[in-house]
Amino acid sequence: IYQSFDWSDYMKETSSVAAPQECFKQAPTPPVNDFKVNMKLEALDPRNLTSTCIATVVGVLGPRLRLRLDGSDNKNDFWRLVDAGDIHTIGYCEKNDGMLQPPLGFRMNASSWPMFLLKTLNGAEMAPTKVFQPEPPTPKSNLFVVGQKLEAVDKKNPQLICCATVGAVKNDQIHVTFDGWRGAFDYWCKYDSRDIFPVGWCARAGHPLQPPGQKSATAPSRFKRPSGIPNPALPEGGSTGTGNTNGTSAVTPAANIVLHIRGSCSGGSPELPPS
Ligand code: MLY
Repeated sequence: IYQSFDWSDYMKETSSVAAPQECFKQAPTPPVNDFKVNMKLEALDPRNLTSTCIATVVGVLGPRLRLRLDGSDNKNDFWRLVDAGDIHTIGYCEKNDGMLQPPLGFRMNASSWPMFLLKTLNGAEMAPTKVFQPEPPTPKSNLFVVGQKLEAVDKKNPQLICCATVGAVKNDQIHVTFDGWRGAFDYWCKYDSRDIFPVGWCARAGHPLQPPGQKSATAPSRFKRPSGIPNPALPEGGSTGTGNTNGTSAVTPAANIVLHIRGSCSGGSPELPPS
């Protein structure tokens, strides 16, 4: 029987606690998102942080923006919070004596960049200063403790924010582990990463939260919404990219598979295909 995900019940069941707000470089009250699709702004090229490029808002989800660099393809979209420190109004780069650059993988000849820039900005809807929200302060040190719960962007599916646990802490980094996904999506990040959020942030932000995966071959996660029950966090008939309409994703987590291996069999070398 389907049960919507509740952090408080889940943390009781798992005898766990939430990482406190003070750990995060996130506003306690998620910022309002007044950006609109098609607005243009300046952003650093995520593939070449020395370049400031023109980006277009191609999607909005809670306080997050789905951005596409002008002159790039639709395969390199990235996400930013409306209070990200690396997005600015058009004109910011030039005001600071910088030059707008073509994105890595600019689809035209480099010599056509000046004309492309002129044309892409001509008559464009530029995001006004007021929609850019101030960046929250950085905590003074890494305050995370192993075992604490949080909400974290799945970097392989960056439209998703998921239930996660601090798996390890080392110097200024934490290991983010995704509950019920057996390590496949885990990563290290700095404690002040903008991709990690306190428990309850998605609910406060009006952003969908992916419930824990379910480490079973057959049993579907009791938190997964059966198809037919709409996700209220998504726009009407809304799709956010690679996810599906039930607010989960197409692939289920790694199964608990029982291997029956003869005592005489070595089983082969792990992680490598048979030679
Ligand atoms: N590979 C899946 C997505 C899995 C998402 C895992 N996250 C929630 C940790 C897919 O692309 O459908």
